[in-house]
Parts: sequence; structure tokens; C-alpha cells
Amino acid sequence: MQLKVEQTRLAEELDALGKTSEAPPPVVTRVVFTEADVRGREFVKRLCREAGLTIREDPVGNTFARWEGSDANLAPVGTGSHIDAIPNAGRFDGTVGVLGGLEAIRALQRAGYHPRRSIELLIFTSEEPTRFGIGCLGSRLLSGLLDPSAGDRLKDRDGISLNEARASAGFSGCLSTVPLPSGYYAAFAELHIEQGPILEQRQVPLGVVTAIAAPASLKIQIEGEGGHAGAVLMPGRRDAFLAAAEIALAVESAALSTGAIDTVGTVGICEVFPGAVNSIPSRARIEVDVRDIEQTRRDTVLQQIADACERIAAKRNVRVHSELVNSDPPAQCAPAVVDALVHACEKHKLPFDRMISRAYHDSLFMSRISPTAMLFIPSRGGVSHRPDEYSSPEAITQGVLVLAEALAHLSS
Ligand code: HGY
Ligand code: MN
Ligand code: MN
Repeated sequence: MQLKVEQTRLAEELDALGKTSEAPPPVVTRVVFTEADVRGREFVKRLCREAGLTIREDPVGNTFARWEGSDANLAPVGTGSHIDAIPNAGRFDGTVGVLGGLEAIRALQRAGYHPRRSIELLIFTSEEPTRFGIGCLGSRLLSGLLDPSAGDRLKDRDGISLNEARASAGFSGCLSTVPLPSGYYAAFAELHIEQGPILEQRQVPLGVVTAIAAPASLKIQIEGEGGHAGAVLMPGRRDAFLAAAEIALAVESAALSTGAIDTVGTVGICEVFPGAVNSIPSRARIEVDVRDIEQTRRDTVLQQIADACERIAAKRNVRVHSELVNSDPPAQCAPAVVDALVHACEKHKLPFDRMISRAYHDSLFMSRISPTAMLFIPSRGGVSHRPDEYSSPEAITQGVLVLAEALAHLSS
């Protein structure tokens, strides 16, 4: 089978999707169920229809573009990723797995391949935690890892519920109909940018992912006492922001305390109320992201953060309320799917490394209901979640070629 990727067309499609943004290029901001997200979905669905795929969407907006196989009784093979993007992001995170997955299907079609198992290209809803505070919302619901009733309770910062937001984007129906049965897919493979520096540093064009790190996130609210920045003297102050700052430093020291390079802790959101230079913060809110490839080690960090919250609350006489948003186990990728990707790299004489994904992905949840693995391509400078995120057309082409070969192997 002579597989050829249409590199220029794919680059143009990625650029066009990148311009479907709430911010001017090269910045990509495409938050779930916003007008830009809906336009992005329409763009990708049009391309899928042009490739002869049939499309279905579930009540939360997970989208399935299906290439019918010759044996409808066999479980299909899945591929795909997300198109939503955090604020001030780049144009390759997620989209390489969606448009690259589509191009892999088109390359197989052009090569005259006919799948025995149907192949489904998925666009997962809301992989990013930006709007509803929890990552992989669509794939969590799809894999049954998030109870539909918890989904019904989700609201964004403006108090708009998930159900209102999805309805405004044209998605209706009960969330309880979203979960797929385990075994629905015979295999799932996701193409994604590495979002780190390893492949580029090693000058290896492809990474076959064997495990995905375990993410956890917390929302921490601190309540102290406000007052006049000039008239209230330092002794006895109950400054909510300074308590938040101490907790943030405790996150860093807890992550460092494991001594393992795989443990990471980040405070990416910090809000202060009332937010006036001459007013002592009476309230502060931070969001914490903790990850490790070992769940027990990650959970010791969470415990240390909880202990720090208690200690700092007492020391500063403030109230600290911490909510655990999610603490997910890591995923081990399926040997059969890993082997399919390895076999495809070898067939195309492309060097690869086996590696761990430190970012989480929808594959973390798809691995709960389907044999799953991922394929990484290099990120220039290891940069991601920034407008200067970049993967070369050549790197993307190599990823798509290997994905196409692996999909043929898995669907034959
Ligand atoms: O945060 C992550 O790991 C993913 O990029 N959403
Ligand atoms: Mn991301
Ligand atoms: Mn991503």
C-alpha cells in the first residue's frame, strides 16, 4: 500500500483552524462551546463529510466521524483528539490529532485501502479545563469516569451551566446517554504534539507513548479580613492573598519533596478580592495542578498540600476551603496498540522512542474502555500552551503516516 500524506493541504487546514479563534493570530483561544469552538467544529465536520465520513454527535458534543468498514459486526477502531484550546494557546495542541487523524483516513482512502473494522475519528469535547474546571470533560463522560449527574451540576465562572452552554452550541439530550460500553472500540490511537522537549533534544521524530501521567487538581478558597491598606497595621492582619501565597509555595515544596523528577505541582490561577492596591485582600482563590507518573507519590503531595492548608489557616487566622476537583490514576497504554505504532514506525523506517506522556490527554480516559496508545511528534523548543507552539509540516506528516499505517493494521 503506497501511503502519501498531503502535507500542504494539512498545513493549510491546521492554519485555517488556528485562525478560528477568539484572539487574533498567532494566538489561539478556542474555549468550549464558544462561537469560535462552534465554528471550528463546523470546519472539521465539513472536511469529514467531504471525505465521505458519516457524522454523529453525542449530547455533550463529542463528535464521531465514521468511515464504514466492510464488517459492521466488528468493533470499530478509534482515533482523534480535541480542538478546544486554552486562552493564549497555539494551533497544534489537539488539532494535529483531529486534522491529522482525518488526513490519515484520507491517505488510506487514496491508497485504495478498505477497512474491515470501521474507523471513527473523534473530536472530544472540552479536553481543556478552562471553562468548567475539569480536564477531559467529554472523554470522562464518554468513558463513564464522570457521573452524568456531576456533569449536570457543572457551571462556568459566569454561572452558566454545562447544560445551558452545550444547548447554546446546539447539543441536547441527557448526559446519561453519553457513556460508551467498554469494548466499544477494538483499539484507540491518538496523535498529539509532545508538548515537551524530549523528542527534539534527542532528535527523534516520533514518540510511542507507553504511559500517561496521573493528573489531580484542586480549587482552594481562602477567606481572611479586608481593610484599609494604610490604616490597618501589620500585626493581626488576616490577609487572604498572603495565605494563598504561602499555600502556593507549599505546593512547590511538596512537589520537590518527593525527590522524583516526575512529580510536578503548579498554581496556574490566582484571584484576589477586592483587587485594589490599597485594600487588604479579604478573599483569594487559587487552582492547583499536581501530577506524577506514580499515583501514590502524587497522592502524598496532595496530602502535604492539605496539611499546609491547615497549618497556614491556623497561623494566619484565615479560613481555607479546599475542593479536590479530580485525582485520576495514570494510564498504561495497551501493548497491542503500542506494537501497532511501533510496527508502523519500523515499516516506514522512522526512528522512535518509547516515552511517557506528562501531559494528560483524552487517551487517559479512553484507556479505561479501550486498548489505547498515543503517538507524539516533536514540539519546537518543547513549547506548548503558547502562541509560539510549533510542529513542522514534515514532523506532522511523519506522525500522520505512522498513524495511518497503524490504523490500517488495527482495522484490517
Ligand atoms: O493539561 C494538560 O495536560 C492538557 O494539555 N490539557
Ligand atoms: Mn492542552
Ligand atoms: Mn492536548
